[in-house]
Amino acid sequence: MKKSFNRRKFIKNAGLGSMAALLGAEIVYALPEGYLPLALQQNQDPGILFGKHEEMRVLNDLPWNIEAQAHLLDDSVTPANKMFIRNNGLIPEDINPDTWTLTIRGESAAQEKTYSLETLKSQFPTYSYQLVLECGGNGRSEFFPPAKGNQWTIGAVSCAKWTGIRLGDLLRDVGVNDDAVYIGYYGADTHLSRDPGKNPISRGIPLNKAMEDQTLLAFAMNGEDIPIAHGHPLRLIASGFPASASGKWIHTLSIRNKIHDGEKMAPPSYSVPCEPVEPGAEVPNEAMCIIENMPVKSLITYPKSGALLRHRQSLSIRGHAWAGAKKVQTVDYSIDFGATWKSCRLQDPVNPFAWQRFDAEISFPEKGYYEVWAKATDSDGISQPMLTPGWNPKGYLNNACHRIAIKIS
Ligand SMILES: Nc1nc2c(c(=O)[nH]1)N[C@H]1C(S)=C(S)[C@@H](COP(=O)(O)O)O[C@H]1N2
Ligand SMILES: [Mo]
Repeated sequence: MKKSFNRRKFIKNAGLGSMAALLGAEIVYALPEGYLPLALQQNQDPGILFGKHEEMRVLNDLPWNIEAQAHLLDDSVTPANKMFIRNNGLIPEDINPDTWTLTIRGESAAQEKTYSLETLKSQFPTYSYQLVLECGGNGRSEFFPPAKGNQWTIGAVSCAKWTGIRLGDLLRDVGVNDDAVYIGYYGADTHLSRDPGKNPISRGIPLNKAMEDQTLLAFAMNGEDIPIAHGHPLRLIASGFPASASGKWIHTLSIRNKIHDGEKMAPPSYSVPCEPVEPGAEVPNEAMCIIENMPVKSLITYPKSGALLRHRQSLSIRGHAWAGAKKVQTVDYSIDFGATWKSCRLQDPVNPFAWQRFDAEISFPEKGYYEVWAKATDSDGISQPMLTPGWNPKGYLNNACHRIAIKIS
């Protein structure tokens, strides 16, 4: 964890716009020349940044990458202050929704067309869905040999309520040629090199994914403007896919007649070996496949790991389970390190691609140290592995069972 970055220097070089993003609030009055707001002066817990909860963990500050912890994700709808941030570049400054436009182009677009935000909001029906966003690298820290990149533990996942228009409605309005296969996105963030000719990331989704009802161009999150760090004023939401497909600060979409060729679209980015490999193997790009749907996974969000209980006290656990484009069919728990399993109660998702609440009432036979493990199984009967699954060079798709420690005295 790189906690000791030069805050003062960073803030001094930052514009007012990014100071507001860091504080999670506008600075109402003009700052005296050279004055650094108090909240950014002290070596405070990074939690104050972006208005995040104080227990959020900063993994990197250039670019900003911040993750949640399991117990912070207990809400059914993830609030903004507990939502992980994953950036590949620098957050755009001076965003003006009044002049923001979205342009659709590409070799498979019937025409090039530009919309203002206002037109998007008024011309197309809007929809709200609770949608899981999980970084493809969530869980990376568990792989051995280690994979480079942000060492996400379990906190790069969220399920907020997103409101926007259907990407499919917009694409039909523009006109999609018969040879179209992919939609690529372009966002307004800046490459770490500050080279305006380079994109930090420009990924995309297959046309069939773009046409799904829950694939949105969102302008609101949890009933408010999307926070700057999460893509204000317009972001793509392609839940079920690695969240890298859900482009933030979108100003252009390209209708492509081939797999989009933007930054971090091609292997090895967001790709895994098409066939399993042994840990540490070198895998040529030709043998890698781009990740589409994320695998089944679950998190115990209550209690927090390390809970202390009295003997004969029963324990209520709860959490969420999700399975990419599929439904979660069952969630089981074990208190004997996976030797035996019992079923949890499991709720239906409020809509496709939302996570599902599970809970269970557990009693323990005697005093001692226990772990509660949770294991979800998807509608195809595929379960989470108990241990870290298939090693891959970039450390994606770790969906191993989550576990919490419990002591009974
Ligand atoms: N424009 C843009 N969109 C982006 C990214 C980015 O760096 N730039 N990061 C992607 C990745 S890798 C993830 S995991 C999600 C994170 O979304 P969040 O920060 O809102 O949680 O945004 C995706 N969209
Ligand atoms: Mo990601």
